[in-house]
Amino acid sequence: MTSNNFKPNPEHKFTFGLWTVGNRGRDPFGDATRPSLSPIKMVKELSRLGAYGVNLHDNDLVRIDASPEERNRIVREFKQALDDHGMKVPMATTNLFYDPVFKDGAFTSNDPGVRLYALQKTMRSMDLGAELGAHIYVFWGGREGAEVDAAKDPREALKWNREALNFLCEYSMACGYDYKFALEAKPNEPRGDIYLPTTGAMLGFIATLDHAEMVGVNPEVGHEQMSGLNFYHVVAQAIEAGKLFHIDLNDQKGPRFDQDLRFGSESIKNLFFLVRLLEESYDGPRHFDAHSYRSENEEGVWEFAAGCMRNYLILKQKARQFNEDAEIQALLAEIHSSAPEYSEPLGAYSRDRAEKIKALPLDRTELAAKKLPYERLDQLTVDILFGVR
Ligand code: GCO
Ligand code: MN
Ligand code: MN
Repeated sequence: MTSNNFKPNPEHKFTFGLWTVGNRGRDPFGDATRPSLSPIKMVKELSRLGAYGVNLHDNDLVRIDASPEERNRIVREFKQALDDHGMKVPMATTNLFYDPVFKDGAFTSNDPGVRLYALQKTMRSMDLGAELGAHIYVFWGGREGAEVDAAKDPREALKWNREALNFLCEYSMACGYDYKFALEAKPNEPRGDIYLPTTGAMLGFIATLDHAEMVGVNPEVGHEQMSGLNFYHVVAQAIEAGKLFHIDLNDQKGPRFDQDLRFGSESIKNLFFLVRLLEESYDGPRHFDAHSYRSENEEGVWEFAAGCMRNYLILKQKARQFNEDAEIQALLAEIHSSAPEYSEPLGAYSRDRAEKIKALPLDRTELAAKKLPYERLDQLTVDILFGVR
């Protein structure tokens, strides 16, 4: 198989945040290791590599202190670059974490002035996203959390967060923006604890919003893995709930700090099942929220970006192979088979149905004796992933 089989093109809908390929290798212990790249250069290079688009925070494009004239000039030039290179901006978001004003939260700051500033900044950023053609708006509340629980009641924080989102849903509709909101969870970092730490928690919260139908989730591989969760299961639940509005693809080596590694560089089996699932039941952008190792220069950044897309396409090809493998399909048929009298769907409750189930001659020893060839099935999966089948 030649590498040409895994060549990305815009139909694959691969996107990157400007902050991802633009990451300069800073970490809490060390300064930047590579120079900054202009948004226009990133658009050009990503388009050359076969990406579909870029996503951005307001301040990835327009610095926080820009004058209205400067803002308009930057946006005009950026739109020109998007046109020149056939690139889209499907998602936009707000930076509500970098500036010191957000040191104790944005929508959940104890200070109502800060909460209003966060709302103002988000509305302006939504205007910018809409101008660039975005239809998905991500909310990642990186500073919405606490170290000192004595200082803030989490119930209050949730209430403020809900009020802000309800307000912004109305704003989006009133402006005719047609946004879908996608809430992104993370358990910690930069806060000691972030509120709504998992995608499951977000799904529970969304059900309490005034316009729950316009709000879904943006799960990120590494964020759920930081909590030791199975990302494939997380995304499956979001899809089953009709709430997978966006996805942040990257990788992570187990529960530790947020690594944002190249997609598919660590959790190969879990991401294989993820890609198989996405290919079956998700048609939104495949967004990479990751960055290159700090040890790389610019050339390495493009290697990194190409590697994310390549690994996705390799896993997609492996998913096809898995689905077409006769032995695997025969094993699955065997695993899913059962006595015909027990195979009809459970159906809705009725007194009659309950009585019938209570009277069934179910033999638990017989049920327990069923052979489950999971060792063979898993080894065949691993053989496919190792490339020996
Ligand atoms: C992180 C987050 C962010 C968000 C981004 C978009 O851990 O830093 O994943 O990269 O995804 O701010 O909202
Ligand atoms: Mn992350
Ligand atoms: Mn993310």
